[in-house]
Amino acid sequence: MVQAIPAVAVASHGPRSMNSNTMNQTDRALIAFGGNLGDVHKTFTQARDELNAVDGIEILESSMLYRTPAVGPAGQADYLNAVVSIKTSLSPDSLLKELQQIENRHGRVRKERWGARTLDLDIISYDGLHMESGLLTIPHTMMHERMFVLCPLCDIDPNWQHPLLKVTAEQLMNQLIAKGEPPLPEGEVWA
Ligand code: A4P
Ligand code: MG
Repeated sequence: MVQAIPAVAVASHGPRSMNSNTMNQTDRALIAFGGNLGDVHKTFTQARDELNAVDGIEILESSMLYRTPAVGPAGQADYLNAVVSIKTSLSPDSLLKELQQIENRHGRVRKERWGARTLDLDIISYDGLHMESGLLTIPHTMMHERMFVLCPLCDIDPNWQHPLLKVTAEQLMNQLIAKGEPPLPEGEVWA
């Protein structure tokens, strides 16, 4: 069974919590890439380079690239999905701003919830942090129910542990499979 995450007030108790503007020493974060409009493979590769070029961000590892059926409004093209791990000295808020600038440079238009997009960059996790603010929820709210996040995450770190659910990425993925969700077809190396 996939667990529901209890609603917890802003960066409160339990796992590591911090003010989202706090400047940090170097932390490890996981960023999910998604897109289904345009030449998404090319967009991903450019966006990864742009991310690596930001002061205070260094790309560590990249998952394979996965072609995934769209979750959300019907009639959308399949997505390409991937996850990268980064080392960063940026606060979560500053990291989000950088991600949104990269999304915007690649023609991201926000029309409908879960609608088609050229590029979506979500912060899946940031060190062991749990936070909820008006702008940011970390870990990303839906990540534990999304095969298109868990499968690429398992390429990088199957033992990554969800700070609230206390379950690893691999266990979360196996829970989805046990519920009947098909595993993703094999990914393509992201050079
Ligand atoms: N926000 C809050 N927490 C975060 C976070 N951890 N990382 C806020 C990034 N942003 C976060 O995001 C809306 C607002 O969420 C931001 O302004 C930020 O302050 P958005 O990127 O404009 O909108 P969105 O991506 O549509 O929202 P959301 O809820 O992140 O959507 P999802 O969950 O990413 O779903 N199907 C397939 N196969 N593959 C996909 O990648 N993606 C989606 C989008 C739907 N269906 C998909 C895929
Ligand atoms: Mg997003």
